[in-house]
Amino acid sequence: MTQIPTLYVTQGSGNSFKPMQVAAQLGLQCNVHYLNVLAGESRTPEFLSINPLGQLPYMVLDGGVGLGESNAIAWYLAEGSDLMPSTALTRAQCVRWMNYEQTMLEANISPVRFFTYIVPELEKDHEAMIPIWRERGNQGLAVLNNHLEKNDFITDHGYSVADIAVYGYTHLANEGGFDLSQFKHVSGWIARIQEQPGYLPIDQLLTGQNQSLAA
Ligand SMILES: N[C@@H](CCC(=O)N[C@@H](CS)C(=O)NCC(=O)O)C(=O)O
Repeated sequence: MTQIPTLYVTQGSGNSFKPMQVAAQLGLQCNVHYLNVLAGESRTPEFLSINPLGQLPYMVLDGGVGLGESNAIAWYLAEGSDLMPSTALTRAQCVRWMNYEQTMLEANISPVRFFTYIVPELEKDHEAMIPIWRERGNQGLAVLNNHLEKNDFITDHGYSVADIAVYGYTHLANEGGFDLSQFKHVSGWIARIQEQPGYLPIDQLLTGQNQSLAA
């Protein structure tokens, strides 16, 4: 990687976890800048001028080019490393599961966790959606569980950027009231990811302290 990225991230987020885990495991040089979503820092005019969507994570290269979406940023950072499969089919399988993560896992697990665990005072405002998110999230976890019954990792490449992406919110699902013990192949895969060299748990990875990571 020739340009040093700045990663804008927020603490406790499964989405911010993904590019940070890739950067940490590959020992990439980058600047890490924290914003407090709960304090409105992702919606200030200053940050909206950087990312008009006001979402984290967000990456800016030192030439000024920006990139949103956790899975896209993780993909960019993993390019050319052991985390990135080399065959067209396996790369396409990664994209398939990274899209699945966004539509079936993150889309359901993240809001339940947010409104019941991070800001439970807002749970009442979302009580109609919470059982729907839970049901869809459980459907998503069941399909993942079936896949992992026959596969140690998301693709036959072995541990890859797709595992990090799918793991991002899946491993936090219990904080949203999902019962991961029902999904024993997902639980076994979570344990395999946590054994990977250089793996850092989310609270050690997303410290809340702005920092420069050196290569
Ligand atoms: N699809 C996006 C979702 C990003 C997202 O929703 N980020 C949340 C934190 S996990 C956020 O920035 N929320 C603050 C806001 O929208 O102001 C991704 O994967 O990066």
